[in-house]
Amino acid sequence: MPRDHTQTPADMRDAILHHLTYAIGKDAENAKIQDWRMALSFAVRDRIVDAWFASTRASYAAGAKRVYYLSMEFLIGRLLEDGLVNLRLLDQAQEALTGLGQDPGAIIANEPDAALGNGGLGRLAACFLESLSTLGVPAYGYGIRYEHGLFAQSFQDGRQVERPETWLEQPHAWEFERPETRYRIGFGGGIGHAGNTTIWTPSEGVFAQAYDTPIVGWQGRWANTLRLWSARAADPFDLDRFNAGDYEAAAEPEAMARTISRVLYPDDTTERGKELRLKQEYFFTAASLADILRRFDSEHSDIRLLPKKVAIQLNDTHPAIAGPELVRLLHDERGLPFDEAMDLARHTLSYTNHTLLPEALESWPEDLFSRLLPRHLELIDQIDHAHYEAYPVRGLTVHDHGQVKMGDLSFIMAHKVNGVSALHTGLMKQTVFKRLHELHPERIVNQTNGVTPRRWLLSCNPRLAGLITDTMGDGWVDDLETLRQLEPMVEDQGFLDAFAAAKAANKGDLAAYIASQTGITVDPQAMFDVQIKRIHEYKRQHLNILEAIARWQAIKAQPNADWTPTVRIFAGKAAPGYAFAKDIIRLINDAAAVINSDPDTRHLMQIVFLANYNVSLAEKLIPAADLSEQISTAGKEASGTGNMKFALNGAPTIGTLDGANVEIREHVGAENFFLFGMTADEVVKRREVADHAAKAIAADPRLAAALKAIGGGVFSPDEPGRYAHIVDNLQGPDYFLVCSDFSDYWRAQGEAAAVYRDPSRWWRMAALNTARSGWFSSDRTIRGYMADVWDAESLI
Ligand code: F58
Repeated sequence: MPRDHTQTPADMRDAILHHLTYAIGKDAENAKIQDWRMALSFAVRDRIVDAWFASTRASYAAGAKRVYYLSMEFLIGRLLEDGLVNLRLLDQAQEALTGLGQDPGAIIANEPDAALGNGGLGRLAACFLESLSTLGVPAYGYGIRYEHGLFAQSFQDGRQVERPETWLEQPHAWEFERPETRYRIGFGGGIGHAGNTTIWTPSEGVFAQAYDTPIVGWQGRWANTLRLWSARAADPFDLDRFNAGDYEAAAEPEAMARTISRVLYPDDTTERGKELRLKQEYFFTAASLADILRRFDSEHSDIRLLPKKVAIQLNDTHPAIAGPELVRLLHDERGLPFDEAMDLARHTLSYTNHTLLPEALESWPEDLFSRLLPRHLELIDQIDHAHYEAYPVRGLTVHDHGQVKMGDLSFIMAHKVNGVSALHTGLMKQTVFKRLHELHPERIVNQTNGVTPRRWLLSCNPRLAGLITDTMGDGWVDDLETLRQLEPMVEDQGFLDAFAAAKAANKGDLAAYIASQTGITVDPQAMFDVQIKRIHEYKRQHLNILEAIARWQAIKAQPNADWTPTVRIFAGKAAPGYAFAKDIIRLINDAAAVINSDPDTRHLMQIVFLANYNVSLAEKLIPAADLSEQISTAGKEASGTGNMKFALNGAPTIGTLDGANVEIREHVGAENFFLFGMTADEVVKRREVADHAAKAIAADPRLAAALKAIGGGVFSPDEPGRYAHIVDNLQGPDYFLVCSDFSDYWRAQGEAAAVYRDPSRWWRMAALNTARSGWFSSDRTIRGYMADVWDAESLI
């Protein structure tokens, strides 16, 4: 780990003790682990704040354009290690804490994992913030300060159980409350007219209260702000009711208002809890726009400069109400003509699409929309009208058949619309946005996702990062494509041995963690085959477990064949309302219980499902993985970002030609990727084949036998019919084509196992994955947005 030589361990020690005494109010003898953690965090935060102020001043001095990333989710995870790594203070902090008799690892792990997101979309937002700071781009993230992040998951008899997440139970070391920065956000009410102006008078209102977290980039050269909004009652407390003894009623407005920022929406499939969700969306979008315009006004007097000075990125459609809201602010409140307001808004806004799944594309019932946001619905009709005047094509309205379609609204109100991988962007043009794309062929652009190498290699995998730095210096940390310099090293046995040793040590750590969490002893010499992501039918965790069951049966039938000992590792949460996904979890746990206790096979095959997947768990699993499972039905996974993290950490992919897998394979080389399955086009054609699943089952006795075992209750002897519906689904509609891809998946698994048995081939392949994954840095992605979408510049 490169080190900042201006800060010594003694400096760190002094800073920690200072904060322990004066901020926490404890002496070293009585301090508990969270006190040490807070003291260390404050010591680190002080240095981040210096960089933060300098960055803010530099942005104002340059009159620079700012990038605003509006996102319902920021899955930032822990920040302490991130700060220590980016400031290059980790060694000094470790030395200082050890000198104080403390365990640095335990202190870092004591930080709650800020899970303000569901999955890839939220984690991408967090990687982007870090890259924006590393690149020195003046930027803000805007979102919601949920009191409860994504639910905590545990298992009871193999079933997922959800508990509320409580990251704010302890004080959060990184945020600054800004009591002076609050905006009143209205809902409901009616619309009046005075001369040419329209006035919306909401019937309800809440305050959006700002909390700021600095996000520091590599080497502390720049820091940006993550500003999260918390909801507060506009009129907090009814003293008359209180004095009359009606304490519940007195407290009600505050409780109602706070509901808006109470919990992260936990679904990644369908949109439910409609009203609250729409309120959350408008709440944070309106507060963010008000704040952006206030900052703009403090520097500029001509609102026409807005697109030159402000770029607003809509992370999916969740902030899509920004379109009509910005038009409202410019037209209703500032008196610009409607067309000009539209034009300015459009040149300021851009939109990222993250899914083509029809059930995940947001649309709102007209009655709900007009009840909560009556003026916005009127403006949407005007937007529709203006678009029709310019492009008179029928059937292209946002407000259509009693629904308000947020994808189309985002498209129309953005000057650029991007997909998140080359394949996904192409499919956007052919499917959801086909007609709009024909009218606006220059609007859709691709920006393939990326991940920050600071967190996803340097920090989470110090052994491999150390080997790379020893080999080629540390320039890779902010110029990841230089990892290509490692390519010739695959001819050097000493390097490959060191590469394998780093992986082995990481696997040893993971094995110890698995034992501590599950009681299962796994062999670190076995191949660790890892699938970690939200549980969803399209991601096909059930294809993985089906193949594992078939392999177990094959091992039992031929115990002396040339098997590769394998541990299949799963982690991921199912949306609480997604019954099928929860049943997949239970099936994996049930199968694991039977297979892991089989004395004939357990030295060759084990299955582990780790509970409560989150960013911190990903940081343990990814460095220890041998094989990365990216097995979605082609055409369904927009990009994936876990796939990039695994490849970067030297785990080859077994995967379909879906999302960014396609580009990963191009970069690492087809010979270093275990490809299987149908292409997106073949998937569409295969679905047309009558009885496609039955045909696939008839053609593959292994598949038939695995399904029979599940359906016959081999893994649920106390309730043999428990998985009948899963088997029925796979034998019948099988929309996600698990059966049709099974045989080829089996083949690819066999190939991966065979290569793993030949270390000279395997480690070469693994090292080439690392050497050739540099393109998947989120620094590259952000540069792409800067050039193609935002027209923004770096100030460092
Ligand atoms: C993910 N979407 C994509 N949505 O599935 C993944 O392929 C992609 O790599 C990633 O975005 C980043 O582009 C995703 O995570 C959600 O979690 C939504 C949360 C809110 C409800 C709808 C789904």
